[in-house]
Amino acid sequence: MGSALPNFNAREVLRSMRRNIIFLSVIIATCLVSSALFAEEAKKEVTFVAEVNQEGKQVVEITGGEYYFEPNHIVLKVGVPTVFIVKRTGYMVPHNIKIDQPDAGMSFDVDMSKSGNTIEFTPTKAGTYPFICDKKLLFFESHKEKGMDGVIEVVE
Ligand SMILES: [Cu+2]
Repeated sequence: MGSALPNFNAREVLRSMRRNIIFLSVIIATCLVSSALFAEEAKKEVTFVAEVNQEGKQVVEITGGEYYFEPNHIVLKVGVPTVFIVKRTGYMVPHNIKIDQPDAGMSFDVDMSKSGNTIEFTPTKAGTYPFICDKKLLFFESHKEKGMDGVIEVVE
């Protein structure tokens, strides 16, 4: 009698663990499928060709959110002072915009805010350069992998 009770409990625990594992598997599978669908949707290319304004600057407004940049293909003229105004949509998720091309005059990592942050630089070399949001939550895919990336195309 002393051993019957623990055995019974162990079986019950195993059974409920099995139920929990199945439940968790269903939730994880649902998350994976829906995040794959979102990533698929985010992959539209939106091109913006910057024009030089009266002050001799090219100004680009960039919006970022879950999980995209718009525009995500930005065409700039080499040697022209550039202003990016970067704004975030959504509520909770933090985003940044990062480019690491010091040889081309573009090297920054700026948090995106609701009100918009300003980045000023001058592209110095023609070419195509990637920019990304490098945020990542725990074991989930990075924002870049989910679609938060784009290219700056610097032309002569
Ligand atoms: Cu992000």
